[in-house]
Amino acid sequence: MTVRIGVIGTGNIGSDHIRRLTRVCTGARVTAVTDIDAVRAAEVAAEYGAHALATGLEVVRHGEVDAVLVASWGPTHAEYVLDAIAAGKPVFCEKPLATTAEDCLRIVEAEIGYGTRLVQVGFMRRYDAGYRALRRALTAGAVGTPLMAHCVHRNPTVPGNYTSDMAIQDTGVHEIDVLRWLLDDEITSAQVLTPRRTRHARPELQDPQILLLETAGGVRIDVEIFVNCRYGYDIQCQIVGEDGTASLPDPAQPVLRTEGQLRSGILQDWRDRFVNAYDIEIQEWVDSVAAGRVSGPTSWDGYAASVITDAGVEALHSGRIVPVSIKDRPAFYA
Ligand code: NAD
Ligand code: ISE
Repeated sequence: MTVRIGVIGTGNIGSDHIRRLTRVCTGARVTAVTDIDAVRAAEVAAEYGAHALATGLEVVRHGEVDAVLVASWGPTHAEYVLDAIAAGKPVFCEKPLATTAEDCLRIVEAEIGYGTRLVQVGFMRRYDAGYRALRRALTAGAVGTPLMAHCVHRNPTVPGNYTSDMAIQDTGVHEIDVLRWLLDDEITSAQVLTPRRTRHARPELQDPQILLLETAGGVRIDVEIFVNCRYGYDIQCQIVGEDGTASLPDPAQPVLRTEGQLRSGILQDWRDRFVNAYDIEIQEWVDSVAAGRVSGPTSWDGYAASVITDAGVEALHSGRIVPVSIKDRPAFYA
């Protein structure tokens, strides 16, 4: 079976997913696209032989669209995900699921009302080989009960419209999701420490930040978020357990011995660092849609991430430890 996919948003990641669906994945075909930049949508549609439609709702309702991929700007996600649920079509939504916890809950309620899972959220780190190996080690008890986690999320630079809040909402959200999944534990409080600001960032941008999280099970997590680190895209994660530590491996790079030096490259971009994770994420989504069993990160994960990032942003502005109040998880998402 070929799953016919409609894509809303043909910017950076939307066009990359269209390329992936067409040239990397099997069992999928992009049949319709839209973007508020109609010229861009028309170009992409022409390149991939898809219909260029005027609105996201038209994409969702189109007769040649079996499933929808949402890759437009965050504030537009909730509307399109709700449209897809109303149409009974599976929908892959790039993070964030929605920009408010209330909208995430509306999606959760609509999906539960529909009766089976339709929504997958684009937390791609769960598909990265290194994180998957780390989770297997933790689940097997290789380092005993987790006590602490030390994480680093460094970008070389960020665009001019990047704000201090985005360090948590856009960047740290990946650690928030992947740590919930790795530890199989819920985050209960957030605090943000604000070190001296780098001279490489705009003065109004608080960069770096240290996000401190605590879980229900008592694990203490520190996440360094440093988005103007200059030297590369660097993702690190170490879980400290009672019996040892488990660390995320760096991506394999050749090690050069030359001119009196030992050298190894550092990737520069999140697209390169997680390219395999995106490929696996989207292929598994296509396969799950074809099989009629949507899996992967749920609407509930999208909701939980939203509540935790809200607490993080409040902590950044208040300087206080902010409790995270996530509702009880419905049995639907057990
Ligand atoms: P982008 O600005 O490059 O692309 C977004 C596109 O959506 C633009 O072309 C814009 O014109 C279009 N758009 C906006 N509103 C629309 C609407 N109502 N209908 C149709 N099109 C609309 O942004 P991006 O970097 O591609 O990010 C898109 C989303 O993907 C964001 O939510 C972002 O957080 C997420 N993202 C996820 C990852 C990841 O690692 N999972 C990485 C990057 C971006
Ligand atoms: C971006 O939106 C991403 O999702 C990247 O994975 C992350 O590294 C970057 O900081 C975000 O801005």
